[in-house]
Amino acid sequence: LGHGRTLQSVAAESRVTAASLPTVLVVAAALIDVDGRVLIAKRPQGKTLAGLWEFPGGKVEPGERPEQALIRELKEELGIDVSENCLSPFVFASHAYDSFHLLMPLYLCRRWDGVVTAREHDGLAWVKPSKLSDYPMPPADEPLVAWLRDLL
Ligand code: 523
Repeated sequence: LGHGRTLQSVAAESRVTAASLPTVLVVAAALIDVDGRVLIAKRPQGKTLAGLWEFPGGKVEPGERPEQALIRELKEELGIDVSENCLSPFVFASHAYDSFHLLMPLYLCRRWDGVVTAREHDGLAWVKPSKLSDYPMPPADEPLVAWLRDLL
């Protein structure tokens, strides 16, 4: 700490750095089947966080409502139709990645039409809540597991 930098000024600088990250709104779903298992999906090679198991979802595009964005993503990624009144917001993740801050509500979804199919992921798994922690996840998703375990 030379050059007149105090502990306080270093702390202030790091707060400025953290605050200047853009916040990106991503929506995600916990699909829950009749046996109480939860769907997670493996991020494909070539994307950020490849190989990690995520709650499926994606970015909210400009002009979209979050629920619309999630319905669109679930159709694109999993081939299923979800109606908006079946989506209930549950908890949200808030995580600072290197270049942006991710804010991600997780919606519970117990009803959908169609067969869940991996259209964009490298794999799908239906997992008992107690076993979710066996799967490596993006850091934003990890804290959501404990919430789901408590709920289900
Ligand atoms: N996450 C995340 N967890 C999670 C999702 C759906 C997304 O941490 N359950 C992160 C991963 C990406 C960002 O949110 O950094 C946007 O997600 P997505 O799936 O739209 O990412 P990409 O890889 O399609 O978009 P780019 O990062 O822009 O390439």
